Amino acid sequence: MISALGVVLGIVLWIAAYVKLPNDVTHRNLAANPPIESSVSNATATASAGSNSTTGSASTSTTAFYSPGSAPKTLNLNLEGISNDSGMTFNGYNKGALKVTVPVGWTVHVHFVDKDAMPHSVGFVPWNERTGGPFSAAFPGSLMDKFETGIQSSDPPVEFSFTADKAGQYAMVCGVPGHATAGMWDEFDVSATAKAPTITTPSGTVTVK
Ligand SMILES: [Cu+2]
Repeated sequence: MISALGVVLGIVLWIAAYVKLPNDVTHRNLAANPPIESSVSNATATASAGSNSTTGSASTSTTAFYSPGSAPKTLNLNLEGISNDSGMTFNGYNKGALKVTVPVGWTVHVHFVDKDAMPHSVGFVPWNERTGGPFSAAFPGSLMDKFETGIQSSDPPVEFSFTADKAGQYAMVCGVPGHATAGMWDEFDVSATAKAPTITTPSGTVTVK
């Protein structure tokens, strides 16, 4: 009887450990899966939804790559360099099709992966640099390591954080020579009036909360 109880307890602990995935694992899958609040339940359902899920939630495609940070006034951005029919993109968006807006003073934590056959990077630069270098950091620490060479799909994700301390219009660009010029840039705005971050894509604008 006691040993049977032990087996049951073992199974329960094993399931609990499986469901409670480490944070970096859930981050790594965010680009392909819904955001954290729904990815927990998704994990138990073997995470088959993907970004083309037709669950009827308007948030599926537009929220897959961001989430509120655990600390106050923090936004997590899970960006990936990937090519599609429109060329080189961040998460499928290029040439300004994606606009991320954060209130001034917020911290952005970026998790960047390469999902392409060529190297990519990301950095946050002045708006007038969006279509070509030389690039400069718009905020202290807003260019990732290996910004100019990029990382490959075989490389581990790059994490970095910066505080958007000046209101204005900025851009997120790939620093690999030629990529921003070819369209691998999107918009990053810092608002003096916004109360929460927003993500704008051709699908619409979603407030992050
Ligand atoms: Cu690139």
